[in-house]
Amino acid sequence: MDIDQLQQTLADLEAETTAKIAGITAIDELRHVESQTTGKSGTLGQMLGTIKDYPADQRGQVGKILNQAKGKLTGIFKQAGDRIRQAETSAEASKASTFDPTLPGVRPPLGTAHPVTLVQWQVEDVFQRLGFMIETGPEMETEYYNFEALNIPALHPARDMQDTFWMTNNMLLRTHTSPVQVRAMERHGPPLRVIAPGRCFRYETIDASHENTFHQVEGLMIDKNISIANLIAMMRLLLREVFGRDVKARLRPGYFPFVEPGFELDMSCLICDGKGCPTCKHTGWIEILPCGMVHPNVLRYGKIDPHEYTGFAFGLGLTRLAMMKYGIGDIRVLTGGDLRAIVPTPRLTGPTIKPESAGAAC
Ligand code: FA5
Repeated sequence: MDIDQLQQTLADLEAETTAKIAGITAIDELRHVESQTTGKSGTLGQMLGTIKDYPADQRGQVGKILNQAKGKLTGIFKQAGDRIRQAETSAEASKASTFDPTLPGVRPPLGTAHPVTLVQWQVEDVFQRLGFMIETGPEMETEYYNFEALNIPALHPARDMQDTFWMTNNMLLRTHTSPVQVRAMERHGPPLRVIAPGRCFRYETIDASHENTFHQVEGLMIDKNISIANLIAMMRLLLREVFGRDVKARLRPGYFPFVEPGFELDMSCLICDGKGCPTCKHTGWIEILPCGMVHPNVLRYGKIDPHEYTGFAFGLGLTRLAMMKYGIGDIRVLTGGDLRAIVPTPRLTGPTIKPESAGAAC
């Protein structure tokens, strides 16, 4: 191309480039266009490579024209870069001016300990203050501790009341925390004050108040002259401490081969305020705290002389206690991994517990 054509081509390139970069708002995009224009293999870069093709007497002039064009284009790109960077800075500044550091942050939803754990801690606290120690026992138990040592020999019909899961090694998943009674007697001897919270398992039909896996707290107090009066006083105290007031409860005869006499302690259902609902099987009462005086045979299994010592025992239904305390009407909410159980919401909260609904405790 002759010199006139070259000058025209360069003027066109300058106009095209100016138009092309006018709408660019990102530095990366600008750099890309710049390399396509003034870069080594860009349009102008390639034109610089043609200087040697011109006659010797024109090369100086062509070189000068091309270098002038390169200078102009470089200036155009620099101006555009400055414009883009300035726009970015003022966008950030205006963002910063809308940020109010005094506003409280966004609070992520926080869980809590599981309701059963919370009530367990509370029960442990009450009994520790009364001088009870906390024991644990194995969840996989022997038939001996789960039944035999609790005065429930093989073929005793009471075994049918607590069907369970049997292991291939002839052990079973304990049906209650009562096996810890004899284990504790063997380990510590009398006098004895012990509670044993833990998981229990039953081969059970599941409904609003029954699960195949649930928690109990066993309680055992053995000393000289322990009577039913001590048992009732302790049960009253426990319920008052957990609920922060007297709750309506009733004591009725109950049969367990390991206590004599035996009682069922029911509390008025707090889900329906005693009116009747699926949780309490429409009776208005919920079985929560069976108890009784330790049977002499059980004391003997624990190597304690029943002529010298007496004692009481109870088996608190901890999962049901948590349901009553937190107004959770269905046990499956607590055991099914439902996150609403650990982030209390109004839907899970039962009827407000009115002080006037408090009646005579047991
Ligand atoms: C017993 O398990 C006796 N070991 C309790 C006991 C201990 C009596 C010491 C006397 C002396 P029972 O099967 O009733 O008893 O269970 C005790 C409590 O555990 C019940 O009142 C109930 O609150 C709870 N419970 C029993 N089965 C289930 C279940 N499937 N799901 C949830 N809670 C249950």
